[in-house]
Amino acid sequence: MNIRAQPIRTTCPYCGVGCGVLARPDGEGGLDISGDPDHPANRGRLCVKGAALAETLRPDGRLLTPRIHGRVADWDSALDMVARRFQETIAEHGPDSVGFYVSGQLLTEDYYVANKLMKGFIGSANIDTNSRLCMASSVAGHRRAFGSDTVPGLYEDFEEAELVVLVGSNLAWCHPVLYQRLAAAREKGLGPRVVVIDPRRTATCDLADLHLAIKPGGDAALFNLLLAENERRRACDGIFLPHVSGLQEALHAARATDPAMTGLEPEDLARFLEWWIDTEKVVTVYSQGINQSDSGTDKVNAILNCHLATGRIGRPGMGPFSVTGQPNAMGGREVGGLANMLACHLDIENKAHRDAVQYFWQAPAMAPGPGLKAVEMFRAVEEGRIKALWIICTNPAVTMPEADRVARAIEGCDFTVVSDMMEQTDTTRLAHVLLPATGWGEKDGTVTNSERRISRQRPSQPRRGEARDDWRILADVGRRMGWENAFGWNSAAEVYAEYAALSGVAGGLGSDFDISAHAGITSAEYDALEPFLWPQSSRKRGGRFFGDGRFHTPDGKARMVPVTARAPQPLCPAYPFRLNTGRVRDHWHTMTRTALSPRLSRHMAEPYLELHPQDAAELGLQPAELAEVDSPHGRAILRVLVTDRVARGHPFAPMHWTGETAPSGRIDALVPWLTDPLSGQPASKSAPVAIRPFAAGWFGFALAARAFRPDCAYWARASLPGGMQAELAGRAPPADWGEWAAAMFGLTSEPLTISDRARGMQRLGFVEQGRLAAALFVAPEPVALSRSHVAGLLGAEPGPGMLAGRAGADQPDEGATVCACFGVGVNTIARAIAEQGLVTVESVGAALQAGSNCGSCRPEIRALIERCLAGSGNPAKEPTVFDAGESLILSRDIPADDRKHASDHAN
Ligand SMILES: Nc1nc2c(c(=O)[nH]1)N[C@H]1C(S)=C(S)[C@@H](COP(=O)(O)OP(=O)(O)OC[C@H]3O[C@@H](n4cnc5c(=O)[nH]c(N)nc54)[C@H](O)[C@@H]3O)O[C@H]1N2
Ligand SMILES: Nc1nc2c(c(=O)[nH]1)N[C@H]1C(S)=C(S)[C@@H](COP(=O)(O)OP(=O)(O)OC[C@H]3O[C@@H](n4cnc5c(=O)[nH]c(N)nc54)[C@H](O)[C@@H]3O)O[C@H]1N2
Ligand code: SF4
Ligand SMILES: [Mo]
Repeated sequence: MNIRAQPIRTTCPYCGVGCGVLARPDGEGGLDISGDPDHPANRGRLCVKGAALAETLRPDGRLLTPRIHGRVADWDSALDMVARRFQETIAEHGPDSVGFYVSGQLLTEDYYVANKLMKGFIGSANIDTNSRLCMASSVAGHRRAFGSDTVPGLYEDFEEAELVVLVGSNLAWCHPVLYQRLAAAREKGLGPRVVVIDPRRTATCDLADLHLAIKPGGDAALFNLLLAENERRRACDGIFLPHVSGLQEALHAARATDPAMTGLEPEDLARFLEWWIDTEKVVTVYSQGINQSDSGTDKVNAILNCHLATGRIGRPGMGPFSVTGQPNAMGGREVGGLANMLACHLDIENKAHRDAVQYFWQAPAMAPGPGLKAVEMFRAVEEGRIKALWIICTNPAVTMPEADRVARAIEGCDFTVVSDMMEQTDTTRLAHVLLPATGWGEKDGTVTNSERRISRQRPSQPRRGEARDDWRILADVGRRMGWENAFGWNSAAEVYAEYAALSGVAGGLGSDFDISAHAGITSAEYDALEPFLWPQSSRKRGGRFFGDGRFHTPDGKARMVPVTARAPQPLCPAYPFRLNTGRVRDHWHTMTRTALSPRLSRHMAEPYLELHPQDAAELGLQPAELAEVDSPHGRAILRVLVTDRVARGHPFAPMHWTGETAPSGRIDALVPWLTDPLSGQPASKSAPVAIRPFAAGWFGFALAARAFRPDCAYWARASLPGGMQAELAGRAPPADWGEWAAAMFGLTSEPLTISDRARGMQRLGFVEQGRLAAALFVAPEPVALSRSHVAGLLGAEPGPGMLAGRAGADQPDEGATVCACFGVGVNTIARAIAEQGLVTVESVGAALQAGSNCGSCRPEIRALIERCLAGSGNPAKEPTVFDAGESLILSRDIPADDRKHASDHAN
């Protein structure tokens, strides 16, 4: 009998929902992944990224040994070198001449050690984190209003609310399990009304009773208007108001707001105000559309003001709710990972707090005050003020604004250390010393999710190569720098126990973050730790905050902040578009892990620009052509996706592509170093850009059984089940396509070449050992062929018509993937809708399975049903291979009138 291994209970390493995962070793070195039915965050659900975790554990691309100047090195040499170079730099130039740039994807134990080393022992606060790009405005807003960085509510408030307002949050794609919890509550008929406030019509709008396509930056104005209207309608809460200061000043500022700043129709605005004011149980959820702005902190406080004035906080079904992005964004904030925080929510600018932490750590050199925030830190690197830099678990050469400049600054730094799981990233390429870190499945520690729930990540796999845990690498360097005892832990459990003890000291000083109930935790208890809400101390256990009207300010009252709504920086004629940026459904940030999964690479296979039809027409850009996007800081080339989901003048591009996957798709090359003055968070949603057609002389599509790296002006590669594909384009074609392709694929055989004059297309196939090993299709226009069909030919024996690029009549073409779980394509779904008369997402699920597992694609299936029902004629009889690219981004969004154009390509 085959006795199955017990599943290991762990936590998903992607978004801040913090879903519990059951990882069951499959006996062949891999894992079976399922949602943990007992985890309170997800109750068994997973989104597609979580469900595909096992596919991202491949050894491909892992950094397996330390490297010094690119050469393999042993751990001792690498650690000695790091410790020595940091010591020498500090001795010569002082503690502020070094810096750590870390990540909300570190575990709490890793973060604790990094923070202790920098702030207590090196004696500088130059440790900042990618959470600066993510949560800093929420942190600053919380601290202004509450006196502490505290998220008051719980996930169950989403379900208990009568109105959920999602502001600057694409919850369907970025917090999918929370979105599904909300959708499930509504399906039961009890769930809340939903309002989505986003300049784009996103997948999240599938759930919306009202979508407010707000003008960029109009959010502070909107919430100011809401505050003023609450007062006008006498809807402020007289019982709660004694717990709040600053009402009159905030109202004064709010009343001065011009409704035109929101760009909303008066009826929509009125309806929103009415719903919000007339509903007691309101949760206002906000994310990067609020935080990533040059007035992000004010926007946060404009939202908090409305909840404070009406007492809608800290009670079931109500409150402001800042959702965290990364799996441990919250843990990093607790532990003091930001340059302007201490540890356990203590204040680095408060001497009594610094002294208490110094005493607890027995620290020789406490940082005297805040350090440099991310953008300031990279400016200091650029200017040579920081001379030794350690980057851990983040890829700033891609994700920092002015990414080209950041990459040059890192390259110019005297000494750069990078700890990563992966060997080749845009940032690891720039390091003097590379340190291999263990990754998810190997690591051991804790993370805190958006509702302050701490869960364990437990190892389920042997570590790869010589990889070590981040906390241990940091501790080893601390010991080598002379602090044997302070960094002498033997396990993550010991680090956690020390942290819990420190939180007790903090709790004594009035900090809300107190998990001192775990101060004496044993290794066995740590291993068995169940997910729990903080605080956990003799004073308080779990639950919501602030319902009792007690805040962490000196007078115990919450502070309302007067907010003057400001429009974003004006555009100039040279850069007339305001570029919005963000995320796609199936990829995670710089894709170092999600790109390994063919399943996750099918949904969006290349970088793109969502452009309003009128903008596209004026620029002379057709769907699926390429656009060149310029800003004063850099340049990108992106596939054009024409859609009225974005507003005129306000295109959108995703942030995920890199020098590894699409070098001309690095979006942060375009984004300026413009930050919020209080939080230091960059305005990543508002880059002034110019757009023009990219004058491509040729377009191509390539695929091969082995990885390859193209060499042309535009390329974007993505993994396939049996290899890799790439979209290509260039200005002048090479003299000989055969030679060019052979060099790209690294093949020596002569290609089969077919010239298709009718379609102006060249097809080249490379056959090795009787099987198709690689193929290239080139055309003067975006290559119109069925990607999913040709991908299926890799490794097959060549037959007649193999390179036709279209499925034969007997082989219906799947089209681009909609449902990644079951691999169901857009054309299959459209055909089933037409032929079987399906009108609900459930019926599509019953017929094809699509949408019936993780549910991430349900908004898209619903949109497809609506489009098919609205479309003239029978969608199954219409051309289903819409256009080049054929990734869903293109086919899905080409409006009906443009399908003709698309089908002209295809036929
Ligand atoms: N699939 C996936 N999920 C993820 C991630 C991922 O990489 N991939 N990353 C995680 C991380 S770290 C984070 S921080 C979260 C981010 O989660 P979200 O914040 O939900 O995601 P974004 O796509 O960055 O931006 C959200 C929305 O803000 C809108 N927006 C832009 N400008 C404005 C404005 O002025 N006002 C308003 N109201 N809205 C505006 C954008 O159009 C966009 O739809 O996602 C997490 N989850
Ligand atoms: N234009 C624009 N830019 C943005 C944003 C945006 O919306 N628009 N969003 C911003 C936000 S909110 C965020 S959070 C950032 C995210 O940006 P980054 O943090 O730079 O992106 P990631 O790809 O998540 O980088 C994580 C790196 O850590 C490595 N890694 C994974 N696990 C481990 C581990 O356990 N240990 C170590 N040492 N390494 C590991 C991965 O291989 C990868 O190289 O991007 C920001 N940049
Ligand atoms: S919603 Fe998806 S990405 Fe986020 S934690 Fe859950 S499974 Fe992971
Ligand atoms: Mo983030």
